[in-house]
Amino acid sequence: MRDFIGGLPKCELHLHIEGTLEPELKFALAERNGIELPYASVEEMRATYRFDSLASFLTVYYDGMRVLLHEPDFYDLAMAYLRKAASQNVRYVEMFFDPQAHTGRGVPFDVVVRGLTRAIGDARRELGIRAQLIMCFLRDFQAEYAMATLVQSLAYREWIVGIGLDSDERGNPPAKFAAVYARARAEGYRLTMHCDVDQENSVEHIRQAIEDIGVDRIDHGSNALEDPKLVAAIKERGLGLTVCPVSNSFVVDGIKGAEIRRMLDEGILVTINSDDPAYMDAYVQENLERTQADLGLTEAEVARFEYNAFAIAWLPEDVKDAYI
Ligand code: ES4
Ligand code: ZN
Repeated sequence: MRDFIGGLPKCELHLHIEGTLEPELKFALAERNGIELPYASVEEMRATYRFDSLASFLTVYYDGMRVLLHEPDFYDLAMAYLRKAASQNVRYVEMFFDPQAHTGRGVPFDVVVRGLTRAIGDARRELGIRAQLIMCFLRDFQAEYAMATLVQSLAYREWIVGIGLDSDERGNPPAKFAAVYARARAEGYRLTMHCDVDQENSVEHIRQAIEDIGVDRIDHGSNALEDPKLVAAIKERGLGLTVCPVSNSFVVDGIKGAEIRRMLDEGILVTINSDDPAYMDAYVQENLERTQADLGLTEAEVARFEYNAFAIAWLPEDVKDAYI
């Protein structure tokens, strides 16, 4: 089964590029940029990559970004990830990035986008892997700040395929960003957002995302299964759900296997993804292996995740045909 999964052409749709910062690279970038880290070794740093909730994860995640300052840092980050992904037979990636987590520290938007897109270009030529960027807004900041970032992004429109929403969901419902999403749609961006597992108001947040905002897909979103009307809407509109099993196991109890099983049975376009692989120690191959083992899936069922992923990918149909 490991070889079967290894051989599958794969598509990663829920991947935070800042969440791919491995301790070794963090150390190297800190040294290059003259940043003092409070750890004596990679092992000591890896020991701090521990958390049991979204809040404790986000603290480690934002701290890691301090070493990302210059264009080559973003290039090296994305190139290291794309090499790893290509080694797992990932053919196409839609990569989230958090511009506000960088511009808020004084790193220009331009530096971030140039570094990431230069890596995407080189990886396509050198490794044959294709990638596009999804710009995420930090939902625990004001909607006006997200709107200003959206306007700033328009100069880079050709490099960014869509928008997303991440960070702390608690008290930050989709409706808060309705105007930002309306403007993004008008500018031609594709729309997704996180509806994390087992939040305070998960079902209502998913309802807002689908009915009020009109998203094209949902990141996580497994609580939709609690409301038959949402299940019907997801199927009717062909909305994809980008589920992250190993990430789930860090922030809630288990990978949400029963929910993944039910999504497959319902014919929902569910996909398996890695979220923040450097912190969760599992790239897409390991996420698929874990899901297969826990649920006892057949090869055909595992392959379904990748058919689904290419089906909901934001690529022209004729380009997709080459992958499927
Ligand atoms: C994230 Cl796991 C998770 N949830 C919300 N926002 C995030 N950003 C990066 N990883
Ligand atoms: Zn995520």
